[in-house]
Amino acid sequence: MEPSQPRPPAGQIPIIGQGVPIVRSEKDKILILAFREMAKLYGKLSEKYRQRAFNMAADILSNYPHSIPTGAALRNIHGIGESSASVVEEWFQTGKIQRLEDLRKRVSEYESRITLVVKSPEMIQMENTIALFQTIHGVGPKIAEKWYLKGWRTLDDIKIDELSNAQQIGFQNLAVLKEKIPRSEIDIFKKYLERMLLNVQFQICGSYRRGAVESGDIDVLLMETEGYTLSYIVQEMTKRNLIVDQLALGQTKFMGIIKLSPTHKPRRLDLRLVSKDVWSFATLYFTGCGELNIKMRRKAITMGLTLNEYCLTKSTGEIIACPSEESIFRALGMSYLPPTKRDN
Ligand code: 8DG
Ligand code: CA
Ligand code: CA
Repeated sequence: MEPSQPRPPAGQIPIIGQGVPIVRSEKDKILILAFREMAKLYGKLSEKYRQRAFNMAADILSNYPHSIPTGAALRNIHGIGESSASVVEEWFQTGKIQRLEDLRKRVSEYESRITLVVKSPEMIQMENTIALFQTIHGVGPKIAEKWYLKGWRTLDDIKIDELSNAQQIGFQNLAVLKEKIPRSEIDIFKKYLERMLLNVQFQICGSYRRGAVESGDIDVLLMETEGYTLSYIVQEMTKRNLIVDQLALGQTKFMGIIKLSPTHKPRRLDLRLVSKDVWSFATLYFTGCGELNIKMRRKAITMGLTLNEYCLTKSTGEIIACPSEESIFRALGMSYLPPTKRDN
């Protein structure tokens, strides 16, 4: 998870870099405030994930060193997801943000419901139960509320056969997937991959590469290799009973669960397939830590550059070639940090 970034007080335009204020158009200012308001409204609805996402978008847009763009340039800004991008587009095209209007309505309805009950013990129980259910992978606020309305109150009340496949997996793995993975187990997994992926270059990143003695999950970066799609690699790992569950599979991203053997515990695995020309940026990003990624992106901004997990670019769009992690540090005027020195 990306930690929340320090935020200026509402309405105040942040200063970045060496104290150079960004001059923002009224339209940009209003848009940033709208993102803040949406984050706050989601917070009131206990939709923490969206609250975080919209606050992050507001941070990113207010730190963006130019006028807020649209189209491809907007979608290239790291951390701006499709829902934030469509809000920006709608604002510039229509001068309206339907999502904000809907949210204001939802919150006012929600608050009038709450004031009727003013946090009765039932209300508190409902909120806690809904939050508990949402800790299951694949369960969002709507499903959690539905389960609450079915009368389920604890994890023991959940009737497994009423759950979708992904929810069943999430439920069964809930407790064990929270356990940390010992480094020695990731070492074994690495050897396994070396034997299996003879032609595909890979790097285990995340906290493992930073030298951690235990990790939350296993993050593997795979280099694009002709003849090996991600789904083929996943299929091969599944055939060998290494991957036991899939949570999400796209062309370049896989999230799932592995088991080294039937007696081993299930563990979370993240795979990313990236091309050779972005390998240095991807390994740097995927190794983290998250704070270092933020620090380096901020440093880039102060130099009028944009850093993300694919490239380093000038505001003109010109790409600064960095074939190694060392060269990225160098381009940003920072001393190189080996992976084991990248925690805080
Ligand atoms: P852990 O699994 O042992 O808890 O630590 P981690 O390996 O550092 O965290 P991770 O959540 O698996 O993320 C892997 C790297 O991805 C992380 O070190 C830095 C990068 N990263 C960010 N921001 C985010 C984010 O918001 N979500 C995820 N999943 N990764 C992020 O810089
Ligand atoms: Ca990790
Ligand atoms: Ca991960």
